[in-house]
Amino acid sequence: MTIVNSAFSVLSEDFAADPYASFAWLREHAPVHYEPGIDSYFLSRYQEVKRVLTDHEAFTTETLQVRAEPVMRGPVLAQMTGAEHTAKRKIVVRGFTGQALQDQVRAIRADAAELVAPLLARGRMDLVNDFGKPFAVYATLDILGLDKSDWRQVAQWHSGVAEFITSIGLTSERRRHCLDCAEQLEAYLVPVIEQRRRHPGADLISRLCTAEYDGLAMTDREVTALVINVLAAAVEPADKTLALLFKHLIDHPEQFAQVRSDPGLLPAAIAETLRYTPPVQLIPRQVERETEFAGGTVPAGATVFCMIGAANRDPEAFCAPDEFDIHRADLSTARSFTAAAQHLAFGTGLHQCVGAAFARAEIEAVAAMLLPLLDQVRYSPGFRYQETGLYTRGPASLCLDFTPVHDFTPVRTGIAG
Ligand code: 2IO
Repeated sequence: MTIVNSAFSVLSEDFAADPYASFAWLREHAPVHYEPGIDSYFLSRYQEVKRVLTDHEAFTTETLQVRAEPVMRGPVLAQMTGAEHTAKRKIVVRGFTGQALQDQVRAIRADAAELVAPLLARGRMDLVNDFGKPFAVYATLDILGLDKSDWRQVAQWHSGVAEFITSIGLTSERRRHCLDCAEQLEAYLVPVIEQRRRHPGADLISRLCTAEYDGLAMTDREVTALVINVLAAAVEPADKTLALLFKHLIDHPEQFAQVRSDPGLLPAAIAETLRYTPPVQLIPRQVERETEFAGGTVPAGATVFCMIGAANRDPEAFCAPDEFDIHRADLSTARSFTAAAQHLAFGTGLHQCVGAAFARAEIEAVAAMLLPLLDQVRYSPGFRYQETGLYTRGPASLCLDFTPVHDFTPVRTGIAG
């Protein structure tokens, strides 16, 4: 039995405007929702999403060969299996922990300081478009050791790549555009990779070039794919998470005041933001053989989308799930950025986000810097809040007014190339 509900569609305008309004109904009445237009199933219950993400034999990542590989120009971590996955994941994890992570945080602080400086005197900024988007790209270029003066170009290529991965049905023109972006990005990266092989530095591209997999250095194609993988995964959710954190704090003034007086609460606020409004809303998997779920049967070979936003609001998993509460007893901050996380914003299982600790450090560093600078922060008059995206989702803009700080001197750095 498969539930086909003709009145409801994840492709409808209503759902796009506010998916959260439909999650309770979906979990209750259509926990295995079939979407005929794209021949895919949508799972909304916490337990079933968790089952799909942790049973790697029954639910594979094969679907990424069509959804990611064409724009990644090679295989990404998320689609790999077995020994190859373990080895390459370890190489990437090493690039995001220990001394490497500390150096990255220092660079991120400098990036944030540089980008915020010209915005401060105005007493008004769009946290998404004036700050968050350039910041997300700057920070990623720093990790990769790429030239930040190329940021606008890289941001454009990134949008094409991200549009491809996160699309639910692309026209052939958009598909062509996305592939063009990916090809240009690859052409930009190949000479950099060649140069890093000859003169490796401390950046992630150099690490990928010098690391050995199976006793051999990775090929240009393997390195390129991992670089585009890191680029997409680090840029796409960053501005969204930052803007959502500020939105929730502005909407909950009491909790905002607590975080202001004790920035040690920031990691809890970030963890709760990720539970409440995960920037990555969907994770696809392919069903190996016909599978029974509580809400129906899914045939062999089918694509299932795990609905992370719906799972994170499941009352079976979290008490009063529709409330934003940085003090909630059922979400441990210490666990939230590790394999033991209760929320599913980083996925779970073998493919759980490799950048989780980096994401925490990044958002914490930038939020800690912004908080004291944005005194009396509030929505700008007439601002209308709107979120966009079904796969990755975040505020289209977040126009804020604040009391300008005049004695801020930006930190200057000479990081590039
Ligand atoms: C790049 C949605 C950018 C990842 C992806 C094909 C694999 C994987 C994710 C996240 C964020 C992306 N999937 N990061 O959901 O690397």
